[in-house]
Amino acid sequence: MGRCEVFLISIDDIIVTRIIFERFSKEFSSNIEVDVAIAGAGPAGLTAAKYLANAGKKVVLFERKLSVGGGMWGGGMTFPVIVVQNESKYILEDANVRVKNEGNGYYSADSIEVTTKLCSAAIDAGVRIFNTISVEDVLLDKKKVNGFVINWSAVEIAGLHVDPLSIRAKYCIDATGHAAEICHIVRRKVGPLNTPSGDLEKERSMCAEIGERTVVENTKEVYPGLFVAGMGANAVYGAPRMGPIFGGMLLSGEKAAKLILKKLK
Ligand code: 48F
Repeated sequence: MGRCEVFLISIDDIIVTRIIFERFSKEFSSNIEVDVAIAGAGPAGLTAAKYLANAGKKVVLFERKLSVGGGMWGGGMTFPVIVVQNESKYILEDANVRVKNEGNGYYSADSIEVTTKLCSAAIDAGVRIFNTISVEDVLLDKKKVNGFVINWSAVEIAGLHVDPLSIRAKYCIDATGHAAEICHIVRRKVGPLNTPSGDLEKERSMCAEIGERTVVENTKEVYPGLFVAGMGANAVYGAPRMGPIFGGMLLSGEKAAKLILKKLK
C-alpha cells in the first residue's frame, strides 16, 4: 500500500484555515514588542538577526519580498557563487556553510547554500521572520526611533489606501540594501542623520577594495535608535558599492548586532 493511502485524518479545509490564521495571529502578537526589529532580510539583516538572537535578544525581521536573502541568491550576474575574504569566512562557517579556499585570502561559497543556511541559522537562533511585510515608516518617541510602521507588501504594491500597523522595538536596523529606505524616511520626516551633512550622501561606483572596508566602518547608529547595516551603510555615508563579494555585508551585520548588544546591556 502506498503511503498516500494511509492518512489517518479526513481533511477539513476549514481546520487548515483556522490553524494557519490562529498560529499566525499568536506569533505576530508575540512579536509586537521586541528588543530589535530589522527591515530587510538580505545578508546583513540575516546576520545581524542571528547574532542578536544568539545573545538571547528577541528579534523580529520584516522582509518585503516572498523570499529572504536579498541580493545574495544571484551570486555574480546570476552565477550562483559568492566570494568572501578570510576575515569574514567564520560567519559562514558559524552557519555551517561549506567554503572553498581559492587562495590568496579569497574563499567562495554556493550562493544558494549561503542564503538558505544563514536564514536557517537565524531561525534556529530564535529570530522571527515575517515575509511579504514592508516597513513603511518608523515609530518615534522623544526623538528616538522606537519601532517600525508596517504594512503588507501586497497593499503597498497595489497602492491600496490601507492604514498600517506598528511594532515597538528598543532598537531598529535598516538593512534594506542600496535603497537605505528607512534612513531616507527618517531624513525626510524626522530630521538630520548622524552623517557629516545630516543628509544621505550618494552611493559611489564600484570599488570593492574600499567598499568592503567602509561598509563595516559605516555601520553605525545613524539616528538615535536606528542603526544602518549592509549596503545601506555605504549608501548613507557616500561610499562605493562592491558587487558579489559579501564579506563586508556579513561583518556589517555582525557589527550592528555587537553595537546594539552593548546598548542593551
Ligand atoms: O539588498 P540586500 O541583499 O541588502 P544587504 O544585506 O546586501 C547587499 C548585497 O545583497 C549586494 C551587495 C553585495 O556586495 O552590494 O547588493 O545590504 O537585501 C535587502 C533586503 O531588504 C528588503 C529587500 O526586499 C531585500 O530582501 N527590503 C527593502 N526595503 C524594505 C525591505 C522595506 N521597506 N521593508 C522590508 N524589506
